[in-house]
Amino acid sequence: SSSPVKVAVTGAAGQIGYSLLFRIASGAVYGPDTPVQLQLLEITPALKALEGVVMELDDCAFPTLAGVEIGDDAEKIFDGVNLALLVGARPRGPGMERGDLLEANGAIFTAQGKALNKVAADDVRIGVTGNPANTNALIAQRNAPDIPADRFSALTRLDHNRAISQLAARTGSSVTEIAHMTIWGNHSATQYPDLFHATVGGRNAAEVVDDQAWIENDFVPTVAKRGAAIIEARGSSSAASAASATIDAARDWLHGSAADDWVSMAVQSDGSYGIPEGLIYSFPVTTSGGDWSIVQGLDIDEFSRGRMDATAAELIEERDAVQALGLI
Ligand code: NAX
Repeated sequence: SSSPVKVAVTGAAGQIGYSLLFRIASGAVYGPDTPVQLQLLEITPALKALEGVVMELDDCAFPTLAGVEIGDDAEKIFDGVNLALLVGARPRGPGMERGDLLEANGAIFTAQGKALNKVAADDVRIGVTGNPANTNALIAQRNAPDIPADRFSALTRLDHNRAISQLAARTGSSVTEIAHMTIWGNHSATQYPDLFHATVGGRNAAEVVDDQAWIENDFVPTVAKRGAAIIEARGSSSAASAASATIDAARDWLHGSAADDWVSMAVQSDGSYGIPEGLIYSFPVTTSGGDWSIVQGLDIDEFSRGRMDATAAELIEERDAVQALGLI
């Protein structure tokens, strides 16, 4: 076996962390033959709880877990990491305005971007799950000028998986029959899950569904508001599914998307599909060997165009807000 890969997880004592760490430690990202060293970052008051989680990791006796280091100093925890999953973020508290939220998270993601820039391994890949994920990824990226910009992505894979699940249910098919799903834009209520390029058993999904009203009034809002529906039912936000999507995204980024399919990832726009350059926007991408590339040449109809531009407009607003705060 090889020497361990170093994987950092921030917010490791949180809800998502409680599911994510065990999946990574058991080989879900790198497979059964690659030992993993976990580097776990938390804020000081959460370190005791994190020690408890580490006790449980020990108790699993995972053959692929080479070691665990915990701490509250990003420069120590990110030292030499090959993969950084930035999950920890500041949730919106009572009475907090959007500007306050961007500012609180800005402080976290500027510091973490700078620390990664200084100490991460040369091959580092950085996936941001903590919300507002796209803009947090933008902040970290802009604060890490020595790391190639395409090493940063934000998570829309949960939305992508939700869209697959909803389409499978509607069409009475299995998730394995669904391909070419796309989430465009922001991981927020303005995201646009696109059925016009998706396929069900090789047939165009919008044609199989054949119901524009269902697409507009049911499918799109159900996917976009699924997080709220889960909070309503469970009393807390999606955690195991978010962890699972974080794993899917990292695994496919590093080891490649399926030959006849693509995945959704929020990555730096190169101007494809008229999306302003530099925005961290979710696109259909194929991945190979740790690199992604945006799927080109899809026909965009007027309905899709409107939705894609609306979610881009929201990301432009967020970018301008963090720029005004001096965070990027
Ligand atoms: P929790 O509040 O359970 O855990 C977050 C953890 O982050 C806490 O333990 C906290 O101490 C830690 N933390 C805060 N600031 C930190 C810092 N500066 N450095 C290191 N750790 C820090 O939240 P959880 O349910 O785990 O969700 C984590 C984030 O994922 C939230 O921002 C949430 O909104 C976001 N989500 C993103 C999703 C996506 O698809 N992109 C879906 C699920 C989830 O809502």
